[in-house]
Amino acid sequence: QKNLQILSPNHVELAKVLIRNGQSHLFDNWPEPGVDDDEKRAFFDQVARLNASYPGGLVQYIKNARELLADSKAGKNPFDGFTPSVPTGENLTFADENFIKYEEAGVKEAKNAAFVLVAGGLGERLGYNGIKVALPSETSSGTCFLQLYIESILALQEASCKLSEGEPQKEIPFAIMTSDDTHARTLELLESNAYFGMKPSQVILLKQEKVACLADNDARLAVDPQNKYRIQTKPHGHGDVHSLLYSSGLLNKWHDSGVKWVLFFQDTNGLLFKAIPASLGVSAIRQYQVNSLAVPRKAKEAIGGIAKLTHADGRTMVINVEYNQLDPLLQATINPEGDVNSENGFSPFPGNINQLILELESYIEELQKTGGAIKEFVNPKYKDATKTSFKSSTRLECMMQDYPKTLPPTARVGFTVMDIWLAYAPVKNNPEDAAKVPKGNPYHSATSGEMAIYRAHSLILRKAGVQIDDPIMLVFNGQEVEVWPRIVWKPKWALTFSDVKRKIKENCSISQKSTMVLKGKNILIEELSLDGALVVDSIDDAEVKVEGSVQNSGWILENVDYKDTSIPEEIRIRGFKINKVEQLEGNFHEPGKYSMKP
Ligand code: UGB
Repeated sequence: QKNLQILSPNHVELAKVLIRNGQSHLFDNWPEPGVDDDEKRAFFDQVARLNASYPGGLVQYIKNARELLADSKAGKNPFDGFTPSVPTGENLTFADENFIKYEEAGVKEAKNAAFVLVAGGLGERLGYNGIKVALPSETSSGTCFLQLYIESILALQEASCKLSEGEPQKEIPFAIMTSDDTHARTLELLESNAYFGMKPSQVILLKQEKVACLADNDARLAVDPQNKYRIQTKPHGHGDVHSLLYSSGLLNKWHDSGVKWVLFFQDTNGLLFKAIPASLGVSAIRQYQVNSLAVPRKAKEAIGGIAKLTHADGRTMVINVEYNQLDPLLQATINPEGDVNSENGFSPFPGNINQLILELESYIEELQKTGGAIKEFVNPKYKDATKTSFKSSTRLECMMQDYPKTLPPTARVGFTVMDIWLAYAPVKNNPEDAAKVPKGNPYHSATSGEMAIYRAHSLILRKAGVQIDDPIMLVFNGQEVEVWPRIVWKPKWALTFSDVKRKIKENCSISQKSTMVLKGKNILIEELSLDGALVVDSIDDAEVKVEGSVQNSGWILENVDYKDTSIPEEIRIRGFKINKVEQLEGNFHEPGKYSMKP
């Protein structure tokens, strides 16, 4: 009470809210006015931030927490009454007629898209010291994830606007959700690299706030163990992206500027943009309000499963069931064995890769109802079976893929299944854990993420008729991987299968030991026989034709150990480094037509 006199009217109001909502313990042991007054005011600044950043404020947070904690204590299953079944979606096969049709439609539609990257997570499973978007997606060109994403968006923008010449040119907006853990380093990465060619005004950073931790089943907020004038906080999860987009006013701004689609994606999937044109095409042609990208999933793999849930009362929804919940749900309902592979070697439930395409108009309508709030969950670790106290404080969490949970049954919710090799190769696991992944399941490591990029490019070229040698198997950091020729190209060289076919002719061949790095836009490859390393770098106004037989010692992969700290972390987590012994290199930095022959 006495301390109220040192507070501003806003802070006094917040103090009353806390006390009315069962939080008076926060002020236990506060000394008389005159002692630590600045710290007390700082406490209320933090409370104000926590209050402002949650839809409905702290009162709503405490209310939600009490309900969810009571359900958890009672052992209530969030899927009570629901029976899962395998949903039907759009299954795409790379390079067939259907796929090409969707890719064309997607590129056309891309000028009406906005992209949102959720990059607030620290990546505890990976254990990398930097931010994940700064990691090289592959080390042949050294392109980091953020650069790859920005260059992909810019290439899409250019290709899409070109298809609608005569109409006003558009810029595709790119929002990045950061957190206190990643914000400063993300901004620094952008600024020190001139935003990788994007206009700084095109990039919007939205920082998510953490949420208050909960000390007990009554949702008493936890005092920070380090500082009695702070509430302990933890991340709320990627679901925050919806309330941030809504409360920042961005969605309405995008809507007014003609944006129709919002595409969400995660921080470390180097293949993602191979799948974007076709899946956006699916959204546009099928008029999906929600379209989730999925890949065939191995049973028990740590990616969510997309399931159709039918309630006893007739309600149905197609939704992600998170990986830790799918197995128990199946055991309790349709299969006592839980999540097991079918005859084809995959779980019948497609794997959610958390790439969502939302139709903006219906998305805004929905968020106006919910204020951007997403169905949350709580995962307390109880001390014992009485479930009366926690081992450590907990908090509410939410996931961006739970957005459809509040939608009416009439909503057009679909999903698109793509080949794994084309669409999904995240970097999530540290080398030690990756090496322990059961044989046949994906490693999801820096090693497998890089190798998947080479494999995808090799397979795409094979489909285009190029003769590509089979891969060899090698072991890096205890993980056995397929090593294909190291082929990489800039997104502006090719975004779609049709682009690839236009730029490389069938009469080419590439041997397994080869590396091919294409850094320019107008590079035409004809009658190339490559056995070694080839690097072509050119400006957009230079047209380069590459042909003939290239043979040199090339670039060699050399094993390194992830424990060898003399090697930079971003390299040693892959288990190999590239020794650039010899290459044929062409640099074309003046406009003109060039022929590159060895
Ligand atoms: N992220 C944030 O931006 N803020 C946060 O508070 C937390 C994370 P993880 P997760 O595709 O492989 C998801 O940790 O959550 C960002 C899906 O839930 O990499 O274990 C973070 O920066 C799951 O269904 O993954 O699992 C990153 O970009 C499955 O699809 C993203 O959120 C799985 O991803 C994901 O965070 C997958």
